[in-house]
Amino acid sequence: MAATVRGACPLDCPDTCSWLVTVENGRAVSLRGDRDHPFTRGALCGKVNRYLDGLDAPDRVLHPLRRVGEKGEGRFERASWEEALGLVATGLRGAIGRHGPESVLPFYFAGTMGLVQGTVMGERLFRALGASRLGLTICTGAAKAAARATFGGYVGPDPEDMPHAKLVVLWGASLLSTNVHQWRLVLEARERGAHVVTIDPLRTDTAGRSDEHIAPLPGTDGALALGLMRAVLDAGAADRDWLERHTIGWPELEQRLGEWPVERAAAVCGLDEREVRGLGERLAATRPTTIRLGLGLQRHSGGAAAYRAICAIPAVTGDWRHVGGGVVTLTSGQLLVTDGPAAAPPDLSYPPARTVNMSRLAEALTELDGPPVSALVVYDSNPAATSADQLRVRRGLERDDLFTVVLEQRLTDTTDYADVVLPATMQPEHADLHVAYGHHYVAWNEPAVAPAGECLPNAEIFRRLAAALGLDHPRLRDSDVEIARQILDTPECRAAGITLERLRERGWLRAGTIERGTAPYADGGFPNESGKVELRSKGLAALGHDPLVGYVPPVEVADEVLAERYPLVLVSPAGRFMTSSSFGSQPWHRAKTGPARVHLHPADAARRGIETGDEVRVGNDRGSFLAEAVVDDTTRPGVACTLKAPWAKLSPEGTTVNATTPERDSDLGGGPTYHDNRVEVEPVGVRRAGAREAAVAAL
Ligand SMILES: Nc1nc2c(c(=O)[nH]1)N[C@H]1C(S)=C(S)[C@@H](COP(=O)(O)OP(=O)(O)OC[C@H]3O[C@@H](n4cnc5c(=O)[nH]c(N)nc54)[C@H](O)[C@@H]3O)O[C@H]1N2
Ligand SMILES: Nc1nc2c(c(=O)[nH]1)N[C@H]1C(S)=C(S)[C@@H](COP(=O)(O)OP(=O)(O)OC[C@H]3O[C@@H](n4cnc5c(=O)[nH]c(N)nc54)[C@H](O)[C@@H]3O)O[C@H]1N2
Ligand SMILES: [Mo]
Repeated sequence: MAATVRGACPLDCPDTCSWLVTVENGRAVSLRGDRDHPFTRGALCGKVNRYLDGLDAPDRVLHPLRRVGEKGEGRFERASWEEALGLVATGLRGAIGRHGPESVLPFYFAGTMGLVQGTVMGERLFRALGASRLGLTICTGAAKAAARATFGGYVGPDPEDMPHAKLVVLWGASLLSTNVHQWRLVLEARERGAHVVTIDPLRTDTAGRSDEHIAPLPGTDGALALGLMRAVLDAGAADRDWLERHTIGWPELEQRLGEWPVERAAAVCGLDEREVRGLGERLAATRPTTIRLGLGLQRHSGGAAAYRAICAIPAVTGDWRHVGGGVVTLTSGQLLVTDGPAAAPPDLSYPPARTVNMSRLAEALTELDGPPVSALVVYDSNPAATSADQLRVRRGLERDDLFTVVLEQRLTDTTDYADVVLPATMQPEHADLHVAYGHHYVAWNEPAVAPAGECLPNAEIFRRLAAALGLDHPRLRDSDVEIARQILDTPECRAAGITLERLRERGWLRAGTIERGTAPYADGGFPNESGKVELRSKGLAALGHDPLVGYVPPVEVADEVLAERYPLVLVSPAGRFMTSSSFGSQPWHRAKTGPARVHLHPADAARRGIETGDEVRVGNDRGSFLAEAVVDDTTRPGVACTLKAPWAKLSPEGTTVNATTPERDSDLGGGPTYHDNRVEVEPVGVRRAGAREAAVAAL
């Protein structure tokens, strides 16, 4: 007998698809999107269509494991749950005994975006233990700080209102790879007459399919935003009435724009002045304009300033007045459902603890003192592949005096360094509650099949670990369903009828704090104290930053001395057939992605005697990796690109792009700066015949 079970995709992606799992004889045999879901409408992306491949893949972790080899070798023997939890409790107690509870560092991110398995139970356990807190900066550190300084949090039009726009600007967002369901709404806008512009140093598939592509030098978007605002001002199109009523600091910004004639902005961005003026005039003349602001441009040393400057544009054009107008990145913060209160329930007391910035993992493991990190508990993340400055991260993970536990579904680059690996369930095997960051719906994931082997859900592992550590607070024993109910038990959810029962029945529910088809910020009401767009921010002034919207140049991109040794800027964004490093070991996904490739502009390739198919070494003082060269028009001269997070152990020489990326904070918010990275590319003398045909960009 076949049954269909409602669930949701757990991956770190704006789209959070609702899906239906078909189960036959206790096995999940097929997966399809839920046609009724208003945003994702039944279409799963290519990589998630093959999600079930991973359930019984050969690298699935099925039992607890204890290390028998050297750290990094990945040699283990099987352990029982009782033994494994005993080892973990002893390891954590040992670290706490030597250096205190803050020497324990939980390290997690969005391997699953589920609120139960992803955040709530782990947060409860590690808070109760007094462990160091993790600064969750790796993805949106700069964006979050900039949005907070400008608006008080993330705001924006409902992404479903994009078809109202007459100008759509996709800025540092690679939609066809990373937010594919939004593309339908871009096309709808275009059918209704919208002009679509992509701003990206790379000619991604998204850029190639837009009406116009503007390719600034990486890290210079802040200057571009200032130049565009200046062009709007020059055209006499600044919405002075709206600016006066709903912003703080416009007179100062207007004055600053005096220093940013279009020619200057164009020169900083390495663009033709006509391109900048052309877009500026279009912005001046076209209402409404939706700017879909991606995350790519904030993985830069001046990323927060750039993000803030772009956020200022709709205030100058008056776009917030219109349905669909404004700027949107993440819908997080515009949903009625959040995990914050459940992750730190008022009755569970916990001591204050330091915060360790996850984007500085190499530093945390090799330099941090007072106390040092003596125990590391990794879950929902694969930092040996995805963190910057990979070789230093590894040196940290190799430390003999570091006790490392990894909760994982498969044997990753990170589990290779674990003292104990604990086997985790996959999405069809556990329950979870999901909020999206690219639309306004929440979803429920009902377990469809029994866990493989001895796998357990993260939350259950944490409950058992709490017991093994002698922590017996009731909030550390709540079941997955109880946690979900606690998250939904708010006046807002009750008023909106968002209950577990209704979610279970339907799979998803709308949970936006704003109404579709409205202009929610037409009269201000931004989520900060002033309710206004803060073009000048007191908060930033207090932190010693430039309070006014402006330009912060990139560090490595703008370093002319470094450029002599490392002439190419390497950008490493998301690839279509993986989610960061997730799927990186699955045969179908690997075949689609191909080997690591580096795209070079023909002029840069010719200078180095490189042709498509050549094996090349890409490196700098931090490290290097081998890749196959692709010479094409994806990049502009002086810029190279590769995809972000292949697995190191499946790569030649065991290193990836993150062996070259810097561990340096963005200007605000402690975000990473993966794309502010200079390298040199050299041929290593191997040429592959026929590689030219195979070199399809998966961007
Ligand atoms: N298929 C797939 N989907 C994913 C992911 C994945 O790995 N694969 N990852 C998920 C995650 S973790 C995230 S955070 C999101 C990210 O999704 P996006 O917001 O799309 O972010 P990125 O892919 O990091 O970068 C987007 C674009 O920014 C460009 N970019 C880089 N530097 C600059 C710059 O200085 N200026 C401008 N204007 N553009 C720049 C890059 O070339 C890239 O094309 O996607 C999620 N979805
Ligand atoms: N060069 C470069 N590097 C980058 C970026 C870039 O743009 N350029 N982008 C960065 C960004 S935006 C991000 S968000 C990070 C993401 O980097 P990571 O946080 O490392 O995310 P993933 O690579 O997706 O790895 C998630 C892991 O969680 C595991 N997992 C999934 N579900 C569960 C579960 O229920 N339980 C347990 N225990 N494990 C589970 C998966 O098997 C997988 O190994 O990468 C960053 N790295
Ligand atoms: Mo991310």
